[in-house]
Parts: sequence; structure tokens; C-alpha cells
Amino acid sequence: MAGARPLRIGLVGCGFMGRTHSNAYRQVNQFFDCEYHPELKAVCGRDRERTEQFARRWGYQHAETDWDVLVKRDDVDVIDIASPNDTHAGIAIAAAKAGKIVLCEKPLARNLVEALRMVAAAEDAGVPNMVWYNYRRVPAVTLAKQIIEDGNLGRVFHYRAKFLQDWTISRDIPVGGRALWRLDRDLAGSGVTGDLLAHCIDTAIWLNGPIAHVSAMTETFVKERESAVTGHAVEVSIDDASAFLARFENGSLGTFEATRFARGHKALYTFEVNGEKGSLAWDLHDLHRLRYFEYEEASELRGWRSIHVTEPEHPYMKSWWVPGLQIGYEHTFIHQAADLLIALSAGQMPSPAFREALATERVIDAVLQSAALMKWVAVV
Ligand code: SOE
Repeated sequence: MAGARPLRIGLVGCGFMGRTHSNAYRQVNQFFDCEYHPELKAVCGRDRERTEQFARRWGYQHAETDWDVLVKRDDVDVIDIASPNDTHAGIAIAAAKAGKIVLCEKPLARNLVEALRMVAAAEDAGVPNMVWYNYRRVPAVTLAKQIIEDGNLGRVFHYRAKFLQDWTISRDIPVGGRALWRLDRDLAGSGVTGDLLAHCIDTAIWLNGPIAHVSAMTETFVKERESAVTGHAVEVSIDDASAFLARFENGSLGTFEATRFARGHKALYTFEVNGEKGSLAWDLHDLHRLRYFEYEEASELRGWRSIHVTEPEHPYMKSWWVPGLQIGYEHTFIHQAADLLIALSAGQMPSPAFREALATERVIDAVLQSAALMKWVAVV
């Protein structure tokens, strides 16, 4: 049921994330009871024809090609940034100054300096702000959070996370341009550290608390590629792979790994948490299952159980189908949109806000520093 209060959305970006966010706005009121309903007011992209096509397909009323014009529109309440990382800071700061609600796709920024400026701008303006860390809203991951918060793991000893892909192994893949900006450090800020480890770090901090120290290594396996823009060979300076050891403030130890060179893996995000009383494990390729080991069970029955997270008692699931029927990737964005609308109605800051996401930026910064220095680095 559509809510009574319109929330007029101005989206920047017509790519993969522009689609996930738009889909969430279109579906959220069909499944969740929220006072607000997103109204798709305007979308902004660099190419007029492509942006108009996107507007028609998703139902945006207007298409813009200049984000500055979008930010100044009086008929827009929210600026949602789903464009490449190099655009995040400029748009977010301008949007906050214009008094808009500011939403931003992860990672918050290309680097810590930009991230700090974005936090300051949003807080100075006093506007609601949020970063899209969608994996927190996988029902199985939210259930993991509840199990940990209820004290069921006891003292945590280990946190282990991986995000494995294989799409950049070929030397023929060029750098830059609309599709391949993730391979250009000027546009992305970093490689897999900001793109993939950002997810692992955000979930880890959410589930297991702050990270205090890191020791990292990164590698660029393909050091020269053709530029998709000029056709000339350019040096590649993003990290193709990144791994680090971590000490959490709660005394537990972490290991993290992300790569685009793990042949055979497309988007294998996994984590495992081992505590004194139990363990949890999750895997994006089987995202509706949470594996749970409970030590206190009778020893002859003790073992890893695989919880099929589709019951109405499970996070978000009562809004979907009937027990046993699964949901998928796009639903995580719908859940985050629902949480956003509910927070706005309650006059609360949506989560994670820019300041909360800053913790991940600080870890990313420490990881890149540690890899460059070949030393342990404190997260400040
Ligand atoms: C990269 O391939 C990517 O699309 C990331 O940018 C997303 O954040 C991640 O969820 C899936 O992989």
C-alpha cells in the first residue's frame, strides 16, 4: 500500500546501482507499510538519450544531464548518488548544502579526506543521510546480527571474510569509461579494497565491532591495460587483490580477502564468526541460508545447522511470500529503502549514516597505507 507522504527522489546515475535503487523505490510500498512513498521525480546521467531512456523505463518524470541542476530542483527532497565514486563528494556536499536528504552508494568516497568532508557537510546541514550497504539487509545476515546481539556466540575469537570475483583476469579488459571506471584509480579511489572489502568491513564492524589495527597486502596483477577512452596503453594503479589481518577492539582476530582474480568465482562473499558458545557462517551464493553451530546443544546432537531464512519470524520475511519461498539480491535494496522510509517517518537518522560508514573508510585507508608501508597500521 503506497504511503500518504511523497518523498521526491532525484537519482544520479543510470548504471547498475541506479537500477537497484530505482527498483527498490518502485517496490518498497508494495511490500512494506511505510508512511512515505518514493516518487521518482528526476534522474540525472551524462548522456541525454541514455538518461531519457532510463527515465522512461523506470518511470522518472524528468531527465537531467547536469547534477547541479538536479540538486537545485525545488521539487526534489532526496538526492541519491549512484554514480561513479569520483562524483560522490561533490554531489553529496552540494546536496547537503541545498538541504536535501542525501543518500550515497558505497563506498562513501574515494578516500578518507573526501569522506570526512562529506560527513561534515551532511552534519553541518543537519540533513538525514545514508550509505547503501545492502548486504546488512540480507535477512540471513540481519539474523546473524540478532544472534550475536542476543549473546549466543559469547566471546568472539575469529572473524573471517572473503569477497571473490574473476572478471578482470583477461588482459584485454580496458580501463575507464562508463562501464570500467572501477579499474581507474582516479575515478574509483582504489580497486577491490574500496569496491569489495568495503562490504566485508562494513558487515564485520556491524557484527563484531570496531577494527583497531590492520596488516595488509595488495597486488596489481595486470599492470598495463588499454584505456577505454583514448585507446592508449595506461598504467593500472588499482589493487586487483587485497588481503589483511585485523585486530578488533573486542580482542578477536580477523582475516579478510578480496580479489577479482579468483578464477571460477563471480561474487562469492562469505563470512564466518567463531565464538566461545557458537559459530555462524554465511555465503552470498546461498544467501537465504545461515549456518549456525551451537555448542550448548547435547553433544550427541550437536552439529552445524543450516537455517533456511524464509519464516515470517525472520527479519524482513513476513513482508514477502510464504515460508520456504526465497528472495534474492534486489530485495536487500528494497529492505534498505523500507528502513530508510521508516527512519524518516520516525525522525531518526537512517542507518548506516555517513558517520557510521566513515568507520569503514578509516579501515580502507589503514589497509591501503599498511600495504604500501608493509607494516601494521592503527585505524584512526
Ligand atoms: C563489483 O563487481 C560489484 O558490483 C560491487 O561494486 C558491488 O558493490 C558488489 O555488491 C558486487 O560487485
